[in-house]
Amino acid sequence: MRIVLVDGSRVAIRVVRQLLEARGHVVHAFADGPEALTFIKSHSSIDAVIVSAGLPSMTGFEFCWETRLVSNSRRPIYIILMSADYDRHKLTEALDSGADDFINKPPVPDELYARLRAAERMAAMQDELIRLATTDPLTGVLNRRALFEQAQQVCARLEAIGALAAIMIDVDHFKRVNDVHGHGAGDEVIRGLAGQAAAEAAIVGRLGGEEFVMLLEGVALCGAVAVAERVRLKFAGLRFATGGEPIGATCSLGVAAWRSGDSIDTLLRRADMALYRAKSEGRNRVVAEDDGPTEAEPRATDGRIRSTQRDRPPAGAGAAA
Ligand code: GH3
Ligand code: MG
Ligand code: MG
Repeated sequence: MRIVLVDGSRVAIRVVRQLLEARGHVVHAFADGPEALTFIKSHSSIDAVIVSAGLPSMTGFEFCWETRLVSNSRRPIYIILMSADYDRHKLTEALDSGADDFINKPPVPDELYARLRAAERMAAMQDELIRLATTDPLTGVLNRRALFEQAQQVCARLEAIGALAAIMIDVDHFKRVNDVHGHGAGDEVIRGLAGQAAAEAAIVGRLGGEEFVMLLEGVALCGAVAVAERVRLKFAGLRFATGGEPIGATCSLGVAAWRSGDSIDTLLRRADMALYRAKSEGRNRVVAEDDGPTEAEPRATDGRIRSTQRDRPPAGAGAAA
């Protein structure tokens, strides 16, 4: 585990660090709370904190509370308070201050290791719960809720990223696949499309049914159109097992790029409108919204990429949550 160790005593830091490193833990040691808190806030990989009850500029209890505020359901941090003064009241106060556990100072090695093993079990369970709560079980990509959560985070760092594009994808005539070849074959098609999308983008979510969203950070409209076209071609080349002959399927894709003043809802709505256009123009194609503020409208490459018009009626299938 990656552990932040906070203690005003250099001797205590040396002793506990040795114990932890002997078991393969990575230790980041600090002599006081504020600098340790700053480090924890900017390092999301921290799994646990071991803090002494008495620190130079704050109490260990205050530190526990501050760390608890940083820790959340998506970013669990196991907090252990360490005190030479091990009594029932201290234990109660530690737990009420947000600590997960309490340990004697100096720690007894076997006890420290056993408590860290418990922390590891808890962390593994929490990771699994997070995975289950954010993943679409059929395809392994983000579920709708997690997609929108991630999208909000992307928006928050948009200034640093500079560009963002969204691709909305829908399988063509998918009802026929289900009707003719059965739901199992339909599921294979959905999985196949998710796999192609996930190979091209870090943020891919299943909106529902056979509809997916890809978010491409740092990518402008032209780049996103090229990605969408690759997904379209690769997906069209896949074959899916059925009871009889293997089948193929196609998809339509709508592409939009972030504009100043956008929200994730308006961006996805424009991608959805472009998708709507791809469907109405005959399916199995990529359609980009009309030119964004930063680059020219993409030109048709193989006769399948078109630009949308701004006065098009809104798409029926709601893009945004
Ligand atoms: P279009 O080309 O206009 O998109 O036509 P379509 O037939 O694909 O129409 P639509 O997108 O509305 O079809 C969605 C279908 O997806 C309807 C629903 O029965 C099916 N579906 C939704 N979820 C699942 C799923 O998890 N598995 C399977 N096999 N089918 C699903
Ligand atoms: Mg469809
Ligand atoms: Mg659909």
